[in-house]
Amino acid sequence: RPRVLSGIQPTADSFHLGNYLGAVRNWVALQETHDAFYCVVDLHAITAGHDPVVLRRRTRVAAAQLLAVGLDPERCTLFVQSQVPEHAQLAWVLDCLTGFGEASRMTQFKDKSAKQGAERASVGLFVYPILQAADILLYQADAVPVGEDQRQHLELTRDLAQRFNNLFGATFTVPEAYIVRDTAKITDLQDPSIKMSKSASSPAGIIELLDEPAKSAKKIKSAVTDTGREIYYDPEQKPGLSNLLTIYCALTGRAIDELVEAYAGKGYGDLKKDLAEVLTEFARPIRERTHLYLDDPAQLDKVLAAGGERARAVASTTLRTVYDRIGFLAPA
Ligand code: AQP
Repeated sequence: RPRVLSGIQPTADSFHLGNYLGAVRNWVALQETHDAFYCVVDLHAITAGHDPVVLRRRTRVAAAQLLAVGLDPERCTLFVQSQVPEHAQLAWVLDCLTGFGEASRMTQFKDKSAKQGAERASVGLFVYPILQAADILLYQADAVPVGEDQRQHLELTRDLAQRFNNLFGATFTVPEAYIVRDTAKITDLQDPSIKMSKSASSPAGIIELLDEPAKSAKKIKSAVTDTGREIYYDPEQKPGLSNLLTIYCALTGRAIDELVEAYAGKGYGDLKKDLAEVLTEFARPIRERTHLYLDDPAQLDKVLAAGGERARAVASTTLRTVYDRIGFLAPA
């Protein structure tokens, strides 16, 4: 079976619809066909300042949501990044192979550091994509299911894998991005020119999976739509409406054409009302299951620790090879 790896940060109290439709939904599907490794990337979550109590809570919330949306620890390896120390160890090696200029070109770093102020942004935020490369390369992943915003980081990962292989001999699988075009970029409900994002969106622009249903329904109903009245899919001319149609299709499995036909002669209000209902029905069982997992944190931690052990078996094999290839002495 080909292997996939992906991760998600525990930096919010809920996943948003962009995280779910852009990435996590595909994780669930891929566990059936791939040797799948999924991690809650808590090392990445401390790059912009954090509170330890909140981080611990959010790490469990992220894991509980992943189980609630359908990841099955029998069918995939679900773990927490910090429980596999090889991630940080390989990251250091890759840091030393990455040019300062190369890392400086990462647009996510540029955006986030500009927001925080260049002096205040951490070195951790700067090397974030290199740690991400280590996450992927440790598992010799063939494919990485992510949203469109991660494409540049994936390119860096591929470059680093190739560079290491050229310098020290074939060691890493060079991974491909696995980006599902239709849902690769879910946009902000209030500003369809930007991606739905926990740091860039206003609260009204972002749908959180664990939100109260009434709150999510209200956000859908007040989503920015476009001038005109006719319902059709056109991301250029009607970006707000097209985003709603994308979400509607993804949540129901219906095709765009079918929806457009069903709403012929109806208005934006009808579509929003129905989508709000679809969304709340979709999210309700996820919320319930998430809370059930969170009610038993000891059991949740046990599932994650078992996943961590399985992940470590793979990661330590790769790291041993890497250390050997670069000339470190073998431990006694
Ligand atoms: N709007 C989106 N559309 C499609 N996919 C998205 N992803 C994030 N936003 C969208 C994908 O979600 C996965 C998890 O990403 P993450 O843990 O790195 O979260 P993030 O990218 O930090 O999420 P945000 O909200 O975008 O956070 P900020 O604002 O901090 O950057 C990834 O596969 C990502 O592509």
